[in-house]
Amino acid sequence: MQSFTYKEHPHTRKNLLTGEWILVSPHRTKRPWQGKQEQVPDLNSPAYDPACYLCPGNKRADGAINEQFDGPFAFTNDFAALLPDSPEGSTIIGNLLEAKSENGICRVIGFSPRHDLTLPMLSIPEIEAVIELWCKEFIDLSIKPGIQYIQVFENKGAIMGCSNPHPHGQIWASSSIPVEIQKELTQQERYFTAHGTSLLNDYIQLELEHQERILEENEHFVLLVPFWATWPYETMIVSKRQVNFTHEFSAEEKNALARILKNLTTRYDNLFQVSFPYSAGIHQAPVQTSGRTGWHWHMHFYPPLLRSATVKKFMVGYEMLANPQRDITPEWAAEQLRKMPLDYYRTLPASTI
Ligand code: H2U
Ligand code: ZN
Repeated sequence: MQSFTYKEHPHTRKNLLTGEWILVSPHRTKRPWQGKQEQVPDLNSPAYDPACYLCPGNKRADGAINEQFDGPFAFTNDFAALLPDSPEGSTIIGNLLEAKSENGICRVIGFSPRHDLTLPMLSIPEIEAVIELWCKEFIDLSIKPGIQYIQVFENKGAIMGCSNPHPHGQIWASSSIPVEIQKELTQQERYFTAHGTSLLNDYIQLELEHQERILEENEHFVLLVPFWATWPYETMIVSKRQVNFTHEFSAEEKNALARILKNLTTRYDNLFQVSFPYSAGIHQAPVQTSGRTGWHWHMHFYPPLLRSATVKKFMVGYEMLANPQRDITPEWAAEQLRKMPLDYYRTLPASTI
């Protein structure tokens, strides 16, 4: 009987941030694929699209006209999932079924006036401007009455349900703490109480020692494939300094974050030579948090692609009914992303309209 090695044999891994487990099946990577092939996104977006609701000067669904902005910009979502003035209250049906009212604000963030650029194509100062806008929006939303949590995120690519190639993200501010955040709060608080240090601080120290899943680090951030990654090329950016909120970062730290964001999204696009789809988001502490608790700033990237630009991982079957599962190991995925060049794989569109 061979002895167990997590590089070869089926096993489960614990997600330190949620306390949940993932099934890893490294022996299964040679499975043939005759399933669905996705469309590769069109590369030839125009710099300005008269039909786009995010391009400067164009009309949005509510009739508002976008300004002739020359940097990132924000507006309230015309089809917001959360509304600021929904009545307070709750209902219990038959002592069993519960419903609670939820208030909030949804914002849309355009990353650039240019329709044809994505994050890896922006310059460092342009990405820094996006980070500054994330901070400003967060601060403005956090002082609105009743807001408890603010999720900054980007849904990129039609495969992720993104409605428009114009580079953009969203911010949803809610009157309750969402479930993923509740799980991460519990795990991080428990660790902090037991050890007096942050879970992610100790985790990145361990990863930096082993160097198996690290893609890169700079003075202020670490980029890695987490040990418990569920999506094939899932990654996480973790700040070296334990902070609750993005606006706590110094100008130098924001510059380092812009550089690591550009490098990560370049690695992603270079991997399959395509505009790489993902859902990404910043996990900041709940709004009321002050001082040092267990929370540690980090950002998740969840890309759906598996083996090529056209083969997507499906979270179905066993994953929906029992346990998330992956074939390629996080270590192998990290190796592929680590060896990607940091020069963009194709000539970028001209920088002016
Ligand atoms: P996606 O990131 O999923 O593409 O969402 C873009 C958001 O833009 C979406 O939530 C909003 C949609 O409600 N939107 C507007 O606010 N105004 C518009 O004119 C069209 C789309
Ligand atoms: Zn546009």
